[in-house]
Amino acid sequence: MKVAVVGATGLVGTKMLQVLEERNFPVDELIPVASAKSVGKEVKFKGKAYKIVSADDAIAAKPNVAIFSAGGSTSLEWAPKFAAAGITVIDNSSAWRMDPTKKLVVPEINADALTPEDKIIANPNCSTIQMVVALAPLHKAYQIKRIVVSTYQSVTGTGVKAVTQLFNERAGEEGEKAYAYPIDLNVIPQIDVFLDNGYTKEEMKMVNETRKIMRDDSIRITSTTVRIPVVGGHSESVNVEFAKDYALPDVRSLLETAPGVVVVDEPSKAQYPMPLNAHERDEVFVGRLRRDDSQPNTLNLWIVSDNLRKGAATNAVQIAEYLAGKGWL
Ligand code: 11C
Repeated sequence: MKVAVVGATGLVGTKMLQVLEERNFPVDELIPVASAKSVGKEVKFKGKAYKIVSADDAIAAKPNVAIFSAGGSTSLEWAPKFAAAGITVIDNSSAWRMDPTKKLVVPEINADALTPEDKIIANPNCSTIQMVVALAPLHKAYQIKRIVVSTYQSVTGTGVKAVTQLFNERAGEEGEKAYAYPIDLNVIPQIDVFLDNGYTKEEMKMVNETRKIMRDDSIRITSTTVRIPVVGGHSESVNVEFAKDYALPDVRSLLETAPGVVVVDEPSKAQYPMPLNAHERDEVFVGRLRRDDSQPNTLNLWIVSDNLRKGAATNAVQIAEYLAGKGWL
């Protein structure tokens, strides 16, 4: 198969190449695409060097699928051009996620929504993906009424400039800044821009995308998203109220058998999910399972995942795998 990766030099694009290789996606020819300043440079894939090309040249090469991670404006401009040429686009930006004509897909949950006619498919936001992978099986069993989530997000979610800022600060060096404030030895309760309702865009992504993926607009969700000086993955403290009561052992076994979920929850041995352990793993790690005694039918849990993998590259490649398995690419 011919596979284009648009935004091949960014943090997520680089991870896409790594994940495509690791999962042995049947790539016969890679078409890496990046901005004009990178065209002509090379990326390595399966031990072979591939020249970066422009988006126009990529369309002319007629890939079976193009995985985009180049930002919303690039996706808005180019995804329709790829799609018009018959190329299936899996887009990691927020550009198409809430478009009612586009599917927003986490394969473990709603791959069944896809059809051969879907030519632009949206990959959700990282903090949303890891939460819904853990909560969807619980929603099925007990019907979620309300979610209260606070996040602790890795600087890798911002991009390479933020990783550089963190390590420069740690080394006491000057350099470019991705954030308006120091991130080392700090916590920044703002991810993305503020909206008129006082929430950030990241917070509202968690609200709106979760409802769309779970196909249930009745779920009430409130979110606080926070940047912390960590690189391995995003963590989330989640309080979830169900319509039905649950037994904790049943919740545990539902999560233990849920696709893509690993339960790490042995308080007596101080075992719980941490980004240090989730880093470079594809699963969503869940722990600190406990009843919220302050109100009925309510559960607390802690969810950690590598935001560049399941939160971005792995989820996109899983969508491509699903489409390839159906013979739709
Ligand atoms: C962050 N979640 O951690 C963001 C990055 O809509 O795909 C991904 C933004 C998105 O900053």
